Amino acid sequence: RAQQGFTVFLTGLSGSGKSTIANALMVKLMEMGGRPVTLLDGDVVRKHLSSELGFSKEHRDINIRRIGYVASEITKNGGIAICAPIAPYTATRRAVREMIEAYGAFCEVHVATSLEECEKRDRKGLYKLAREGKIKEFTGISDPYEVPETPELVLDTEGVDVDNCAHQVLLKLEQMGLV
Ligand code: GGZ
Repeated sequence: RAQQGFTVFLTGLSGSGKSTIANALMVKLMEMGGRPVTLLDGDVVRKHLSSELGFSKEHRDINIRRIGYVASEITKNGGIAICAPIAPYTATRRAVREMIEAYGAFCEVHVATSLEECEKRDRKGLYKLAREGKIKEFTGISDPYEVPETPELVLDTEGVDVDNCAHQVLLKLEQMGLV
């Protein structure tokens, strides 16, 4: 029997490590072979699929639903989709889950790096700009992030390397019977 498709949906603050973990996970899944793996990273999606959108609740919701739709098509065709947007709203994440579970499995991973840690790292200098009011509606500073209540996995990234985080996701996918 052909294995079902699935989507891994990483959600968390800007700078939490979603992209890095998503990339490491993609490499591991590709090495296992079998199914095509598609990465739908936050900033890449914003460039190619959502370039007209900003960061209001309405626009974030449209962005996440687009990602969800593409992931659901991939999942329907038996592939693996890895999504890595902030996705700050519980209701929107739930809508995406429902879209995908119609065709395959959904694994929601909360990349739970604290705001304090993300702001301390501030790799792109965005938190500083947000604190200065130069970026409006910035998640965690001047815009909400609703913490996932029942994700399949919570990754506590502090003091844990990327490879270990990606490995934890892989173990969860094994437990779920997906790989
Ligand atoms: C949050 C913002 C904002 C605001 C620009 N709020 O660390 P990054 O830079 O590369 O990732 C963030 C990215 C967030 O886009 P998403 O599509 O993942 O967001 S959502 O799921 O809410 O639609 C950040 C940058 O865009 N960025 N302005 N105001 N992040």
